[in-house]
Amino acid sequence: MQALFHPVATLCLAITLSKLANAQSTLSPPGQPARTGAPIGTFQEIGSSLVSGQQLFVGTADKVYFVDKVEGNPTQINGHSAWSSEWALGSNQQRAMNAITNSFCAGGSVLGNGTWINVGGNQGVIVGGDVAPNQDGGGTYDDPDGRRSIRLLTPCDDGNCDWLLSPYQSDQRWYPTLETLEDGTIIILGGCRNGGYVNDAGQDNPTYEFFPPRGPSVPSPVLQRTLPANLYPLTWLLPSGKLLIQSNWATVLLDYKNNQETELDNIPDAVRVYPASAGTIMLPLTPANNYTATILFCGGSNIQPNRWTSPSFIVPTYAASTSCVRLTPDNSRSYVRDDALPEARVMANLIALPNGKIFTLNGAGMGTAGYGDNDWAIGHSYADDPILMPAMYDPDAPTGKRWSRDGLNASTIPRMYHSSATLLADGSIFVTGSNPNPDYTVGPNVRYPTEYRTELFFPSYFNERRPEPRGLLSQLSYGGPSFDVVLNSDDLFGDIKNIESASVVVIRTGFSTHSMNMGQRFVQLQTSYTGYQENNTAILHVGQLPPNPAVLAPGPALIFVVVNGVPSIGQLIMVGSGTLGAQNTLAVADLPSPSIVEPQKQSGSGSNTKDNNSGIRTDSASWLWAIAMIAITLVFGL
Ligand SMILES: *[C@@H]1O[C@H](CO)[C@@H](O)[C@H](O)[C@H]1NC(C)=O
Ligand SMILES: *[C@@H]1O[C@H](CO)[C@@H](O)[C@H](O)[C@H]1NC(C)=O
Ligand SMILES: *[C@@H]1O[C@H](CO)[C@@H](O)[C@H](O)[C@H]1NC(C)=O
Ligand SMILES: *[C@@H]1O[C@H](CO)[C@@H](O)[C@H](O)[C@H]1NC(C)=O
Ligand SMILES: *[C@@H]1O[C@H](CO)[C@@H](O)[C@H](O)[C@H]1NC(C)=O
Ligand SMILES: [Cu+2]
Repeated sequence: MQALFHPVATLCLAITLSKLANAQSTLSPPGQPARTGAPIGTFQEIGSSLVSGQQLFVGTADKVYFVDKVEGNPTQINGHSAWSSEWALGSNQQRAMNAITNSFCAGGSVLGNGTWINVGGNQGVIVGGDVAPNQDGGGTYDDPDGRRSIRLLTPCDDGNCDWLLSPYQSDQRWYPTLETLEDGTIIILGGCRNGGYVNDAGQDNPTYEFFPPRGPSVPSPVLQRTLPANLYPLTWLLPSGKLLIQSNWATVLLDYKNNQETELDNIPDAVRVYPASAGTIMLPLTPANNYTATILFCGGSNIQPNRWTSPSFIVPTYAASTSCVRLTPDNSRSYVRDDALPEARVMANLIALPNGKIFTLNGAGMGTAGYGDNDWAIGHSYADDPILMPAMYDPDAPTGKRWSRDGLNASTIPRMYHSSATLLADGSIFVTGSNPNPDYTVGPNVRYPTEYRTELFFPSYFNERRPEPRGLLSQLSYGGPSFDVVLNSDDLFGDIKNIESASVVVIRTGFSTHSMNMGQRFVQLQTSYTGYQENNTAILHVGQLPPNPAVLAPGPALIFVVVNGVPSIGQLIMVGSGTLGAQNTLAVADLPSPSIVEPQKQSGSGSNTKDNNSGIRTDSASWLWAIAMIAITLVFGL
């Protein structure tokens, strides 16, 4: 029976997939890393950047984009110092780009159609970072006022793209946070008008707005009441469609559709926003946690609101916090203490690896983000005691065992204020920046210079033979038909049992700046499998994204297949329609029950599955499906 009816189902599946293929074409299988023999568990310098990596994002699988503040970078463009650039990973070539206005401490995110925006910044400056007399450009740096700028970049692989200024302007925002929403538009929150170490009432902009614009800025009570540490408010779109906002000690849920804030508990132990700058991340959204968001906050500084501007407060002598806390804001208003960091740290970057672990790097043990001319500053730095040693956090390990340093080696380059880091498609981590200085500052006696040296970190899996899955799609929908991915014996490391723990994950690497990776998100797709013992090959049956764009907003992302903890090379796909606007959600297809088919016996009739139940369910599901497909075929005349 099975033998008779499976081909019908398969034929229908083929027709269905070929119809879908217009939008969701099949990707050619990813290959192996271009870098071979990488020193596992270590940082390796790969060159010097053209501008300092204050802001950083992966635009295509091959291109990483830098955005800096205006300063005297020796690299020139249009007759003045550049403050943006592109790094081509394959060729290791770079080019200067034109960010047009002063992007100092701007925010960034990607729209649902694949265009990145970079919003806000500082006024135009002259050498030394002082405000320029002419805010329309000209002068040494030729940098018009960037506080209201919305800069757009559609990444490219041909070296021909550059920043464009949107004709729309935002409200004045220095240190705004951006987050992409369910319709692929972006919310822009907070910031100040003139800059400084912390915010103050005279220049606060405690409001939010959208791009594309939806009218005037909307006041935000939580930003209004959290001075002075309310810059770069920590913000995540939750699967509920609400936004979590963490600012100074306060936490709220913002229902941005109805402009309503609900208070949650204050965050314990430490301030996590800039300039206390904890490491933060949304933990993986998985079928196992039913796509429930938990946010992790690690480190920061327990500075009290009245202390930030106190003349007796010598910032770089004040120890950072070791505290890690978790919040599951759609389910609970209360934080839960998590395993403490191996040592106190501010300005850590927390990076989601495809294997589900969180790589933690950069930052310092003393002080905070920020810089100034104070005689107690280290040069200009408000932080000291760089932490060169990374750490790995396992969200699924039992309490008390989540942090580890097994197999990790230290960097030699301090990554202080204005450092950044991001996951790359090949699974390595790109690390750059560090510049706690008002202008380009280098020299033998500069403790924390304007840093151009750029490194890659190679996680344990880097040199393993990578899975080369066949059948991944170039675009994912919210719900809709599942698809099949084939893994051969090599992809399964020669052991069919490895299919049981294989996963497919979609990662948005986000926009890295100020120890945040705005928009960074890890979503594991629903999967099932059919393994064939006789030839050690398997099919992963892969569900589309959950039928809820708040789980992963539309736009570009990387897709990985992970076998035995080893990820395939990530491939750039489009999540959702690839256009701005309400996204279609479709019914979720049932996946066949997992099974490993034992070799056919000479005398036997048909294959045996190990799991009696799954065999039965697969059979009846196939029957029903075949009949349904025939009916659809008749009605719609494929
Ligand atoms: C994406 O949308 C923005 C806003 O409408 C637009 O400026 C940009 O050109 C679009 N990008 C693409 C690739 O269509
Ligand atoms: C999983 O989440 C969905 C959507 O929020 C909800 O409807 C469902 O009841 C949840 N399932 C479980 C087992 O918690
Ligand atoms: C990394 O550290 C280990 C000890 O933890 C050491 O044995 C190894 O030589 C180091 N590797 C490099 C490349 O420094
Ligand atoms: C492995 O065996 C299964 C079951 O006979 C078959 O469907 C599949 O095509 C085979 N795969 C390869 C790569 O030979
Ligand atoms: C399959 O069913 C038989 C008979 O009911 C039972 O003895 C056997 O243990 C079952 N096998 C599995 C893998 O569940
Ligand atoms: Cu900054």
